[in-house]
Amino acid sequence: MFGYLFLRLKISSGLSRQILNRIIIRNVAYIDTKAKVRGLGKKRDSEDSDKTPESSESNPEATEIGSDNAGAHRIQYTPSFEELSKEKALQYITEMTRIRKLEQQAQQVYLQRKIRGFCHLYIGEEACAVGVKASMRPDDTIITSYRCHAWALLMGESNENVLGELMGKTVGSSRGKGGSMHIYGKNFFGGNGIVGAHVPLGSGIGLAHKYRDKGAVSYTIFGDGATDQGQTFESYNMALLWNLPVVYIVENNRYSMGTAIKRHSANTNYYTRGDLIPGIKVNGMDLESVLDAAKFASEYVRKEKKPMLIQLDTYRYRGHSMSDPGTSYRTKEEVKKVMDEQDCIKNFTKKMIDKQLVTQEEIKAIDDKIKKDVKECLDKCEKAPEPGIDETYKDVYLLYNSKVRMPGMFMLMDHQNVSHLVSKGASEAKPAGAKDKVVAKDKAGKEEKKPEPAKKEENVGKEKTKKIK
Ligand SMILES: Cc1ncc(C[n+]2csc(CCOP(=O)(O)OP(=O)(O)O)c2C)c(N)n1
Ligand SMILES: [Mg+2]
Repeated sequence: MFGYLFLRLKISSGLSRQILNRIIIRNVAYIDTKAKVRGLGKKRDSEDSDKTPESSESNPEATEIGSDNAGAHRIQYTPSFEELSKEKALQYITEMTRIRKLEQQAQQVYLQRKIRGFCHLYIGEEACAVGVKASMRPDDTIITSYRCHAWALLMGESNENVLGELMGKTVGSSRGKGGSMHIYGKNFFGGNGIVGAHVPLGSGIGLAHKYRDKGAVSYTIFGDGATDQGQTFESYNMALLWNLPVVYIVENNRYSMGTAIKRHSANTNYYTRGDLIPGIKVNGMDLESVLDAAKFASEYVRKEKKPMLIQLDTYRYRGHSMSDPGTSYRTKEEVKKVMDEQDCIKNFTKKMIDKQLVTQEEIKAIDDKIKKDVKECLDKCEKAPEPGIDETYKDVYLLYNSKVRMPGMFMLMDHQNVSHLVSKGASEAKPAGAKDKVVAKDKAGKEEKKPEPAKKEENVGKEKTKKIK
């Protein structure tokens, strides 16, 4: 830094370019020697090259997912794959296919610019969500990152709730006001945009479950990118200290945006990083492995009343989000290899057909039905209105005298709750800008008392001061 400033000064004082170049070379050599002395820039044994995230090179480790690489930390774990019933096999195929086809539709709609802003697709990772959900009981909860569409669908949100939310329509889970990353539902705490920030929330939900003492578990799901954050380690620590019923699930899809795991994690054995918390690692592209691991963790947490960690090794086929082609930091061949060899839907379906548990005709019927459902869903979402601008200040829970203060303006708006309209479908939703006749309701569904007319900001301030006095 000082060397650089020195050089700038010399440039302005007219030092010749030749001398300058010499100094630059000497400075670079000096920095390099220092780095070597400190061990900086030294490759770890396992690191295959000093790639930059921008370089498009294959990451051999990324395609090793299918190899038998299960692991256990501070616990004995031998998978005991249960024989699946025909009914369950068909259910799982249906769930995975529904997630994939709806997201493929979302991708198309996005390219038509009917979805704006962020959109992180889960395509390729479906076995993780479906396998984990199978281990859940009705009171259990889920909190996850922005890659949330699959989880929302499995937690009971309809196709329109999800696609409508992405399209910013009132049929969406958050009436189109949240978008792709902010979908919520019963026992589903989102959809969270800040990497790692929801991990402590997941522990907090676990604390609530402990208080309520109904045996419910908080499933807290996050990407490999969130595992290196301080708040994740703090969450682990508190969960173990307070014996919280939390299953922490790392969806290790090998990249945090464009950064391969070996470039951001000194230890990529995420299942071992809860220290005294037991952990297991399984192939997240294999539905049966996920089913077994999730069942095992769910039983452990309920029985021992302690947290547990699961690492699911998986892969996303699309870019980090729709604005990332997904091939600038990994090769097309790498993606293709995983799609050809590891695909969770293709492999599970083939296995079930080979076992003669399901038939080709049943699979085709599922496919056709889902295609039809997704098409109908798209029609409904296209026809549904956007929320009016008047809805901007509704369902905002920062209250002062039943008023919501508009940021930066000397004006208070009436607080209203319109969230009860969610899921009612397009017919009940109003077109953009239409005058809102929605009656505010409290949590019990009773009409809220009509709020006082808005007071001027300066009076509100004085009133507040008086009260404090
Ligand atoms: C605190 C914070 N830092 C950076 C970002 C930008 N960002 C968004 S997603 C992402 C990568 C996270 O990767 P990972 O946790 O592995 O999840 P994945 O996208 O692979 O599912 C980053 C760095 C953010 N949203 N929040
Ligand atoms: Mg990741």
